Amino acid sequence: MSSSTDWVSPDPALSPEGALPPQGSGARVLGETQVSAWREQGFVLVDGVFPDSLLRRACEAAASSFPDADTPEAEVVNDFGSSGVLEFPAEAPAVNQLTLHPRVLNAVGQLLGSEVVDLRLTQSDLWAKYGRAAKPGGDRDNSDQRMHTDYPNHTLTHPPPWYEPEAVELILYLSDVDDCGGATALVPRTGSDDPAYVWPISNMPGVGDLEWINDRSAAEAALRDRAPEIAHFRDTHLYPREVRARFRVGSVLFYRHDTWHRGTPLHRGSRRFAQNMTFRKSGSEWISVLQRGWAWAMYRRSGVMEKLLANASVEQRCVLGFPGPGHPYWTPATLAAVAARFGPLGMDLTPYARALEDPPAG
Ligand SMILES: O=C(O)CCC(=O)C(=O)O
Ligand SMILES: [Fe+2]
Repeated sequence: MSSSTDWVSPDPALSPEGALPPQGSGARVLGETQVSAWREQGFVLVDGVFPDSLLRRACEAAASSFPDADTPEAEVVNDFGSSGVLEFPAEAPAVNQLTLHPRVLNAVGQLLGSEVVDLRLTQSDLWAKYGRAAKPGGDRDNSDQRMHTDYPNHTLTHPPPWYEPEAVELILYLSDVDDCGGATALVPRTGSDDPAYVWPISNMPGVGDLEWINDRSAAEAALRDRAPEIAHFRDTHLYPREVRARFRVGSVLFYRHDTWHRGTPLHRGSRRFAQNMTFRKSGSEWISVLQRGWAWAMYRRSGVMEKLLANASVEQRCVLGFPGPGHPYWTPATLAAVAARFGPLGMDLTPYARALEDPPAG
């Protein structure tokens, strides 16, 4: 059995050159072992998904967007997310390019067994986390988190049975754990009879009538008081089995809405950048978009979202919910209208027009 000092190290993704010939809509990014690790144990840590030059630009955007560690401004930041600063679609192009990078879309497609056109983005946010002595957030502080799964604030339902996953969550780390600490801790699922993963996944604060508490010691104290059997389950099956992600700049933790995990404290006075993203299957409408809808950004004077959509690939547009070629939305009239809106920005509607003229047989 693992102890809390066990680490998992990243494995390399298939290189662009080494990836096998296109399978379905795209090249493979993850090896079979990585796909099966995600499917069986609930997570996999992978390096080399994104190009280094893009990662560097994202690190620069983050460094210029968030307070330095050990400053009074950093002291007040104690919760998840960037509060809109580097949410998709961001004014910083690197954030958007990471979100819709063909290699990450292909990797997610592999994990879900879906075509990229059937994926939908529901979250993408580059944020900063800080290491500090105090816990300014009290029982909502996020530095030493209680063990949890993420589904309660992503889906209106409960994740389906284990082998029918409908979403992939990921954390792209833009810092090095050796510099900043703050490794994400995870409980690897060992099989269908793993007591930690008995269905439903409900032994945590924020589910049923259990109050949502983020901080580990506050959460476990409340559970010992209100639901001692749940506290016992967590002390027996979760915390003793956690392993920690030994991330570097560019490591990607692919995990799931039903994977037990938690954030652990950063080194005091340090800062960690990470970008969280979530993709769901197109049919799973009960998984919510966690940010403002993408079209809302089309109010901005920068025109960042309009330009992004106009110049995106057909697959990338589908991931944002834009109707794909052959979708019943498309008629000669809608084609002309969308061309009027985005044509001046460079949108090429040929694939949609072609599918209308020449619908696939069957
Ligand atoms: O910060 C981390 O490493 C994990 C954060 C997390 O799990 C969460 O906020 O839900
Ligand atoms: Fe989480």
